[in-house]
Amino acid sequence: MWTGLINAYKPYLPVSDTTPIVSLHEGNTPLIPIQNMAAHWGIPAKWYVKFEGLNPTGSFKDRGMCMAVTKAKEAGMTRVICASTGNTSASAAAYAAKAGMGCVVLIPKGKIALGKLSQAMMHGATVIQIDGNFDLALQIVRDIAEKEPIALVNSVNPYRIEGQKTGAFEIIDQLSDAPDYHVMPVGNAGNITAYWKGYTEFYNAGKATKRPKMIGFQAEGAAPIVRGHVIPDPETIATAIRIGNPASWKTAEAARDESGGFIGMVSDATITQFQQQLAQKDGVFCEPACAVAIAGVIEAAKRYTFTKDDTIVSIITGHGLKDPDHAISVSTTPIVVEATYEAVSKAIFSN
Ligand code: AN7
Repeated sequence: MWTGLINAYKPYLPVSDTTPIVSLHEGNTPLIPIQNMAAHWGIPAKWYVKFEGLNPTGSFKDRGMCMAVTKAKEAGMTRVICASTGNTSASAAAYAAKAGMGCVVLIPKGKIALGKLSQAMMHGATVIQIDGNFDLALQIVRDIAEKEPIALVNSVNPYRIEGQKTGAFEIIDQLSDAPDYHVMPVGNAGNITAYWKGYTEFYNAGKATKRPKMIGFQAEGAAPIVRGHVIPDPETIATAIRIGNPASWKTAEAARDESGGFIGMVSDATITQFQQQLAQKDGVFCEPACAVAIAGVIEAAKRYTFTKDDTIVSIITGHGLKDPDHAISVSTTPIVVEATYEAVSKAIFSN
């Protein structure tokens, strides 16, 4: 039985036999081939998505959160705090509940997806909305955690990175080697930092013969790393990555440069287009932020020549159910007819 990523990768994580592991059996997510998208776009490589939306709270954040909450509990803390564009708050709330700890989350008012907000509320977190963006919320919780006995569980907490690096371990275990190209969304830039650390550790341990090119993507209206400066008022429909001043900026650039990859950006219209295409061609429903990891492959094809021997992995960081409002707003309205055989039959066959 799979009992979570801490048990699975213990020798590579900062835990001992007495560490009180807090787990919802996260990790072990599937690597799903998206051959229909590959055929549609003429990508000859083996193209997979790692569906991190299948973690217990529906996003990759559970990988880092199980470690961060475990270590906070081990240190004797009774409460955790985070700033969040949504997924971190959902995950923190769930793991704090499991650990019997309190949880406080700071979120940008009106700018987090409905599913994520419902999770933080249902798990019993204290939800505080601020009239400001994620970057400001993060500054406030960092200041509070410095002065008060409450554990900060944003990705500036190094245990978050330790947990999240296991995504790279799993990909190497699943493919029996590292992929050639790794494509993912970049917001606060903790996850790209974590994946590069994971690939490097398994490469150094002899479990992979290579490391992938790290390709990160941001939304055009929230692309500080691409533009080379802080974005004071980031804006994108991909609220998960509506971040203008990433905390792990430097380590994201290091991952990019050491791997020979790049960080690019796509428009909100492109994000929606690829979110719909992935759902409609390969059956994977992702939240808007992750669609940049699909669109990013098409952008990357302009720089690199993919061959049939190449392997590409796109990280689908969160489930589409997180943001039902966006999905409904960009879809065709359901047809309304009378509750009769004739009316339903006409609606199906007479168009
Ligand atoms: C689905 O929840 O920052 O580059 O507070 O939810 O490691 O920040 C979420 C980020 C990508 C970006 N995809 O990851 C938060 C938060 C999804 C996300 C990212 C986020 P990082």
